[in-house]
Amino acid sequence: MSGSYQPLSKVRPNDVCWCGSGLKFKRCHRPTTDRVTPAALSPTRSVPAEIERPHYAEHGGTDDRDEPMVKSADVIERMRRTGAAAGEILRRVGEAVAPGVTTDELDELCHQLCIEAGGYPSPLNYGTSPPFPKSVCTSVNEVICHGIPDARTLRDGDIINLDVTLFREGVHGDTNATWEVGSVDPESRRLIEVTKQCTWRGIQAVTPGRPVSDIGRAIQDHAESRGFSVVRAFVGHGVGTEFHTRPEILHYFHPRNDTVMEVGMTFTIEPMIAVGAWQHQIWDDGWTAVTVDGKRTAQFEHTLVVTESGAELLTLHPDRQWSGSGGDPASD
Ligand code: EYF
Ligand code: CO
Ligand code: CO
Repeated sequence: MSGSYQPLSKVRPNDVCWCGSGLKFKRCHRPTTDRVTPAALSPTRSVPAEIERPHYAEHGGTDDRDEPMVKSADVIERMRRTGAAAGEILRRVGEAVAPGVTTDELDELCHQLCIEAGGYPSPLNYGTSPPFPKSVCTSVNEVICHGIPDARTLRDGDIINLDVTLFREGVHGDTNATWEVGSVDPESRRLIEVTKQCTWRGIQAVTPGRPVSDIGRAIQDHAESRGFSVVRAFVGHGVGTEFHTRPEILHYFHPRNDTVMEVGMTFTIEPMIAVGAWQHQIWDDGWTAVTVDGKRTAQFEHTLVVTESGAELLTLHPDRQWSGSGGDPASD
C-alpha cells in the first residue's frame, strides 16, 4: 500500500481537504451518500446504411451462433485492425471526460467516432428485453457495468468507466477503462490503480496449455490482498465475429473455469473490482448493474489473442504493445 494513502474514515470533516483547495474536507471532497440515479435518454442514434452491421442491429438479440475459440489467421488480422481502432476511439472519448459533460454527450462522440472509423458501435441494440439503447456503456461510481448514457452531468469527484466495442471487418474489438472526473478522493484513486494492476496481472497469467482459471486466481489474489473485492456476476468472454462467445473468463478463481488456453484463442479480460461488497443488483431499466452497498467499482478491459509466449493485446495501439517488463503497470 502506498505511503500517502490515508483511509477516508480517518479524515475528519473539519480537516483541510487532501486536494490542496484549502477548504475544509466537509465542504470539498467528502463523498456524498448520493447514489447515481437514471436521467432522461436522448433519441436513438442512427448508423448510415453503408456501414456493415452485426446480426442483431435491426431487431436486437444476443450471440446464439457458435464460433470456434481458436481463430484463423485472417480473423486475427481483422481483429488487430478493429481492436486498434476501438482502442483509439476509447482514448478519444476518454479525453472528453470532464465535470459538466453529460454521459449522453460521450455517447454522441463515441457513436460519431465509430462511424468515422467505418464501423458500427457494437452495444447499440445488443441484447434482448430490452436491447441496449446506446453506443457505449458509461458506468459512474457504484455502477459496475452496462450504465446507459443519459442526461446526467459528470461531477467533480466522480469516476467513470467507458466501455467501447467496435464492429468492423466482420469482427468486434472490446475495450474499456476508468477515468477520474476532476479531483477524486484517495480511496477511489487507489481503487482505479489496483484495478489496472489486476487487469495486467490477469493478462500476465495468459499462457498456452494452462487453464483460464489461472487468470481469475491472479486477479482475485491481487484485489483481495489490497482490501478490495472481485465482482462475480460479469465475466470476460470469447470475442471475434460474435460479440460474446466461448470461453467464459471468470475474474476470481473457480476450478471448473477450466478451458485450456490455446494459441489463437481470442477473449477479453475485464475485471470489475469493488471497494466494498461484490454483490450486485440491476436497476429497473433491465441493464444497469450497481453494487448493493453503493460503494464504488472500477474496471479495465482488453481484447487479446493467445500467442506462444503469452498474450498479444489487440485493443492496444501496436506501438504500445505491452512487453511484460519495463513500464509494467502491475508493479507497485
Ligand atoms: C444485464 C447486455 C447486458 N454486454 C456486455 C448487453 O462485454 C461487454 N463489455 O465488455 C458487454 C457490453 C455490453 C453488453 C453492452 C450491452 N450489453 C447483455 C446481457 C446482459 C446485460 O446486462
Ligand atoms: Co467491453
Ligand atoms: Co467485454
